[in-house]
Amino acid sequence: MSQTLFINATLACVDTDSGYGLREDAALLVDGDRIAWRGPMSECPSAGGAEVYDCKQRLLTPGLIDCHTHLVYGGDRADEFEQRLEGVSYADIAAGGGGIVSTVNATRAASADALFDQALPRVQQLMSEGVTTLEIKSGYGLDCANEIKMLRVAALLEKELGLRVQKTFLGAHALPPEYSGRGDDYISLVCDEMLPQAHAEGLVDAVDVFIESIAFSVEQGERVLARAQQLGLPIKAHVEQLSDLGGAVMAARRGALSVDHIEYLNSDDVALLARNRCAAVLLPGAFYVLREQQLPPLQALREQGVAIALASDANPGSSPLYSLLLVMNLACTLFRMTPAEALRGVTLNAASALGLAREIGSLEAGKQADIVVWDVERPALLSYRIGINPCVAVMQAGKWRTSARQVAA
Ligand code: DI6
Ligand code: FE
Repeated sequence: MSQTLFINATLACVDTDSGYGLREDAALLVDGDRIAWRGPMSECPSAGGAEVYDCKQRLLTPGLIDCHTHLVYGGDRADEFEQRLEGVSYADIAAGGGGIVSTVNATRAASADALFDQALPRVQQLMSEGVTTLEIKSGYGLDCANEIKMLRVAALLEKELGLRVQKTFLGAHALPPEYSGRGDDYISLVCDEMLPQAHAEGLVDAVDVFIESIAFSVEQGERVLARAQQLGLPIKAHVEQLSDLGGAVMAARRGALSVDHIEYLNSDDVALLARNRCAAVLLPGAFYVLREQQLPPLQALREQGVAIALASDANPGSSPLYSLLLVMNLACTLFRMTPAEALRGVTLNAASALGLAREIGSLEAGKQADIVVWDVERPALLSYRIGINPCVAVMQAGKWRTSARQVAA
């Protein structure tokens, strides 16, 4: 089995309770697809048959994890961007039959091949910045065939591009037009047909719902999550994005992996997330694009020790954003998160939000060897600069993705 020995590295291990878990003058050994050893250069094992990669004090981090995206979809919504700039709100556009439903129409009309071709550059862009794990939601099909089509495209992206893709069923994302006024009937379709069929095809790693005035009620969302749990699937939820309906409390009580958005979550409810080990996924791209004013309850999340993850929410409406480095910068500037919190948000805490924290998200012996080499000396630079991509090499499960040896030379 092949081995790689990284020498003269600065490691942001993200293995401590807070901060970067920084180790300077360090070495790291990869054996097969695993991290086998990590420690100071003074204790570095001999290379033996391992390929030696001299980092020249460059920074290594865990592979980045985008734990919340909707990046398989048809068409675009640039027209709505223009409308919003003229003062029409996101909720008004949705109420007028645009918004998510307009992407549903474009996604239904597109073939799986066309959806794949459109998603490809979005995924490649994320990968160019060190993303090794990506979550992709369905939710623009809203019927059996089209939800399954979306999830198959997500599975194909994983196969063709070699990164890890977690597929999340989001059949309860919006009410399709043919069910107008019959929300409960649509939820029955989701529970009785769409979800079981997608699951039977092996296409569902987790189940999500959108609980909001423009989407589904807490009761409707809970029906879907309960059905998911009957099937043995992990759950998560879009909640408290535009108003506080109580969806986060419901989802956390049921043991959700994460609650996502949560700008309108009451600070008093945050303790419940902590008790239930439910991660908070913050999505500064949607906050920025929608010019949201209500900040998520960051201080309460910190005080209660909730795992705070960050993600792109990549989607054609509220977050046409395909850069985790920019997400980190936005989180610092808009939410006043620290650069260390931002890095943790796209590594270890994002792994928690996907239920994968034992497998990925930190540079620790035993974890999968997903490693990014950055041409920076200090990790704060990743959050600080805007529009520069210092990613020089990516290792995924112990294998180089780019021709790293050239870069190192
Ligand atoms: N919240 C979001 O931010 C995305 N979905 C959701 O439930 C937006 C999806 C879209 O506008 O197309
Ligand atoms: Fe979302």
